[in-house]
Amino acid sequence: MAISNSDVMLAGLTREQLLGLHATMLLIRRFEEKAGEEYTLGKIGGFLHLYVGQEAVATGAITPLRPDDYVISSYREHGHAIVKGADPNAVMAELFGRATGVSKGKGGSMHIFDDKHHFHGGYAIVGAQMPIACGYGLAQRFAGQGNITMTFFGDGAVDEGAFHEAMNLAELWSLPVVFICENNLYSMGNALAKAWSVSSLEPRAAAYGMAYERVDGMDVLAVRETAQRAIDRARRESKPTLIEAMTYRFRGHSMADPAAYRPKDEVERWRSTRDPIMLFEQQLRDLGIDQATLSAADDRATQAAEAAAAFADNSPFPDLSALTEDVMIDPTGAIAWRRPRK
Ligand SMILES: Cc1ncc(C[n+]2csc(CCOP(=O)(O)OP(=O)(O)O)c2C)c(N)n1
Ligand SMILES: [Mg+2]
Repeated sequence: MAISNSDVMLAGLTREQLLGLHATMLLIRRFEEKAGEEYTLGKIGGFLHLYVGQEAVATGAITPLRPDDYVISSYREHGHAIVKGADPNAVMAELFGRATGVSKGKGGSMHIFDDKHHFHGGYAIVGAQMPIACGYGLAQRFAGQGNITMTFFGDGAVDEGAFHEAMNLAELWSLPVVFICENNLYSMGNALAKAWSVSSLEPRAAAYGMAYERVDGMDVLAVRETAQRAIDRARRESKPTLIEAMTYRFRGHSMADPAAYRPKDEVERWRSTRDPIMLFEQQLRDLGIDQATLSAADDRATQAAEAAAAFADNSPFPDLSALTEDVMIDPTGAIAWRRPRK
């Protein structure tokens, strides 16, 4: 259906599109809160890194992508997977370690993978996803289908050699990759000011001659516009971009972290004045969208999160026979180094 100018309400988006962004951020928020609850109840094992507070980044950056574009992320990736199209039921089931999970219950929170929606992980090794994104970008450049790769990582990943190798190769080889650093000011308990000798990523992008933009990661529309420019650059010119989205996680690093290293008033200030959902709802109210519409969207998100947890809880654990399925083996014995030494 053609969109006329009169349909557009804000930032080139229709009412329906704006409400879609709102619903997506709410779904991530309620999903993550529910996952946190289930973790405390002992339903989820291993690590669990929640995305609460950062929802505007995944929502703003991934919604303008095409279905055939790829997204690769870190271990704080449930939100990215859901925005890219993964079924929240199957993501929750993965957290519960159930056979109906996106990774058949064998990956868990840090290894969400959904090939159908081109969401390719879920990496627990800090920075690992960036050189991999370059590999995808190289393949895409050669294949010439016009699809691109977007990769998300934290401020802590920037200090890994992998970041520098990836930045250099992406620019050198003109790869259609959008790098998005979610700068939430902490890597585990380490404050940014104690880790970086510079206060932004701009000089690091400049070191590799790469286009750079900094954006308010709590402003979903700003993220969307910034991401759109980078996506266009990747698709039309096969050029990478480094985006630094300034954001904040409202919870600890993982469920195991009481986050005692952050001043309470700092956390409170971000929560009460910079919550991305709260800020966007204010923008929507200013456009004349009523509170009842916003509250109904919140109720739907809560119901979806509860339904996902119920689906996960009612799903079976993987069968023991699944243990050796999808595992890389060497049936021919051709790879000599895999053989045990005599
Ligand atoms: C190569 C490597 N080193 C260390 C770790 C342990 N580790 C896990 S998360 C993390 C902090 C990363 O912080 P950041 O990149 O800012 O992401 P955030 O958790 O803030 O989203 C560290 C050091 C790891 N998983 N991999
Ligand atoms: Mg961080």
